[in-house]
Amino acid sequence: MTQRTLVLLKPDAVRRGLVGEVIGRIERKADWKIAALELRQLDRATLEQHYAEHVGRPFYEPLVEFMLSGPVVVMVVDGERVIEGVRQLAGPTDPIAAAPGSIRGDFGTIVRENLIHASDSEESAIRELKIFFPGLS
Ligand code: D4T
Repeated sequence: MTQRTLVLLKPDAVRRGLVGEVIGRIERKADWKIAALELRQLDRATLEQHYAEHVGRPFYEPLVEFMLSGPVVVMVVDGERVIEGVRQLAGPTDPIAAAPGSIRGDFGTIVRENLIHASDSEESAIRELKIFFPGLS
């Protein structure tokens, strides 16, 4: 089942020079393809849309500030079961709970700075792709 997902490499991943490491893990999965990729400084309006479900939560404002703190890599990845697959590569939200071998488990310590975002369902992927790549067909 070929799918399309949105992946963000968060400002910590870019600052720490982990872009190649993370993209390498995605590229090495058989037949997954990068369909779009850009280093981009996000703005507050984009993040408000992206994190709409978290508005009002105590971690929301620090999360937005963190996501504005430097450029992110925004990318679109296509491939076999890629939505579930990139979530597996990333590991769970809390990097200390994430298994070694996963991106968050190998490189993260705190929840806010957890290196990568990947759409969590087909519905989320459609919604998020429209926010970050409105022109992509
Ligand atoms: P994203 O959306 O970035 O891929 O992360 P997850 O899907 O794994 O987790 P999420 O939507 O629950 O959280 C979004 C984002 O908020 C940060 N966060 C989360 C935080 O700073 N404090 C918290 O308590 C939670 C739950 C981390 C990821």
